[in-house]
Amino acid sequence: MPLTPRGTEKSFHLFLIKPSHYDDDGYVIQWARSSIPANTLAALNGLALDCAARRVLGDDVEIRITVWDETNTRIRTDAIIRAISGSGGRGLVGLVGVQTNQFPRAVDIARPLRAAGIPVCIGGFHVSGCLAMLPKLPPELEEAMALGITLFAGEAEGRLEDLLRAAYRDEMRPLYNFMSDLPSLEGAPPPYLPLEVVRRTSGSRTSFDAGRGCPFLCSFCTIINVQGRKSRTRSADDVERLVRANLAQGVHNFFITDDNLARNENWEAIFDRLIGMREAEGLDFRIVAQVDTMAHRIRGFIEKAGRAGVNRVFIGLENINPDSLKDARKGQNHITEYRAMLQAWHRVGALTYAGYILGFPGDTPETIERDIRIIQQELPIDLLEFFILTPLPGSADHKKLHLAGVPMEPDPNRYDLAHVTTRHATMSNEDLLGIYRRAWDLYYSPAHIERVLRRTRVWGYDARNMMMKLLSFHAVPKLEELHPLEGGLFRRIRRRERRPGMPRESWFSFYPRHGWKMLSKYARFAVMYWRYSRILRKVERDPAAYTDVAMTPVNASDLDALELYSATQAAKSAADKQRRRTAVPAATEA
Ligand code: B12
Ligand code: SF4
Repeated sequence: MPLTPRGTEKSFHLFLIKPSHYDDDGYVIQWARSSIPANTLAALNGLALDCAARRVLGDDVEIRITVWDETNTRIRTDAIIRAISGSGGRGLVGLVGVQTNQFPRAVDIARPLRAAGIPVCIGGFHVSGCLAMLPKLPPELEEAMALGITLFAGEAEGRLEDLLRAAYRDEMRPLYNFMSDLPSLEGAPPPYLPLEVVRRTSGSRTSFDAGRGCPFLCSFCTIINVQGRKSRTRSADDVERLVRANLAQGVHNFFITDDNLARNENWEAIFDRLIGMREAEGLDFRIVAQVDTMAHRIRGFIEKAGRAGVNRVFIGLENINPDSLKDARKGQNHITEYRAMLQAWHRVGALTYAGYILGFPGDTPETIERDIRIIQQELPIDLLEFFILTPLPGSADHKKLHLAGVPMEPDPNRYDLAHVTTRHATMSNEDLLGIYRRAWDLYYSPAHIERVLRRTRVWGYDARNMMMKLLSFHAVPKLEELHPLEGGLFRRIRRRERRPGMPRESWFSFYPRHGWKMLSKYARFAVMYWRYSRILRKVERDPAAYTDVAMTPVNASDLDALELYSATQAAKSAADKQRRRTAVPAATEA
């Protein structure tokens, strides 16, 4: 290989930035420590490291990579302009994993860069989802292209090096569209984040996608239209390599971001490899995974997940009303399976986080209140998180409304699943937003915190740790008016970083206003902490054995006894179907 003499090497600066989005006050959502790492950043960084190692721009060009996640790092466009201009304009800013709600912020980051002639490329679910589903580009994509921003639809595996070469030669096209050609992940450079980036998240957790694609058809889902319905997976060898690389830098916690790990066709080989590493070599690591509600029906899946180190699962429960599930084409969710599934996860020591969607056509504030009460009493869920049903660009729901000309929220920044973006069949926007905000208080009520902590002790988890998790899921929406998945430690707000179009506050109004807001938030947090701690102490002091309906093993008589199966006509029909399936006459079982 020819060697470049010292001093003649050129530099190409690649900045990979995951933008955040604006809160309702127009300030960027940013923390001293964010809660969850950005896997898209890890994926792009892994690909970029491979391009740099292979010197894809020539032997005399060093690719210098900088990785920033705006949810925990201030984006200094002036520093980027200096770095790239300083190396003769050779560089690229990649705004990565840009979701719909992050698109306006991504364009605002790009604006000064484009004005300075810096090449910028935006990729991620908003661009890919729009190109996959809409007949023509929406106005915000047109506007971005008019600014000279390159849009990238599809996945970067096998394509990044060509993009870097085009940027190096200043020949980037306005649009790259690979939507009809999803790459294989087999042997692709795996996601990787350096320790200094991982440390900026509160749990020192890193992430990787073991596969992409999901076979189901949920109408609110963007994933199937962007990443496809066929399972594309990483090999067990690649997963082992990336886990070892992280253990070597002292990172032991992983988030496997597959939307549905249970439908990753290679799950067993991957779990077997991880089990080998844990059991034969004694390596210590823990995994958070996302799974569907039928995972317990896959032979060996939950048992092997537990042995592979999965100690937390996110489950797309979505709703307990079969009519709502049917409306959303989520026919794979059977409410009669929920209890068995949740209990199976607890048996292997995994905490259960469930996502619950509010705003299905049949929902009213009263039915939502009732359903939360049923969940608290009858389903062994630890943490419940609420989302407002949202027609996300890229979903079948969005396409349907768009083609029918139904009005939808025009500001992409509000598509964060915590705002109302289209009219509900019966609830006003205020009613839906009101019950969404109240839902957090209803679920995280003192009585239910006590119940979950009592269950926690029986299941053998650390009760204080659970208390802190419950508290954080409750405090972020209550005090910050943000979704817990967008939370973090110590909010940072900068006066000069307000959304364009909103007035810049004067020094005299900004600092007293925000200082007071911060103080009042910390004071309210201290009160919440005190209340939660008091409940924890009460539970810890009580030596009595504990059990409740949710913890009681599944029995055929549940179909008659539980409100879960009688709250709606559709729930009753689901119970009838289950009775017929198991052919056990309910009367003789009771
Ligand atoms: C992990 C995850 C998170 C994590 C981390 C975010 C992240 N991006 O890693 C957390 C928990 C923080 C999160 C939060 C949210 N998320 Co999220 N998340 C995901 C999930 C499950 C996986 C992301 C991932 O790793 N994908 C794999 C990567 C490699 O794919 P990718 O992002 O598409 O990137 C590829 C291409 O797009 C392309 N590409 C991307 N960027 C760039 C840039 C350049 C320059 C180039 C060349 C190429 C390129 O190349 C990449 C590699 O092939 C996705 C669903 C999914 N399957 O992707 C939802 C998803 C991205 N999230 C979504 C949403 C809505 C949210 C929240 C708003 C929800 C909420 N209220 O909590 C918040 C927003 C907060 C935030 N700060 O991100 C939506 C976005 C849909 C949309 N149209 O906007 C998705 C698609 C899920 C869904 N419900 O449909 N999320
Ligand atoms: S199960 Fe999850 S990933 Fe699969 S289609 Fe439904 S919402 Fe999308």
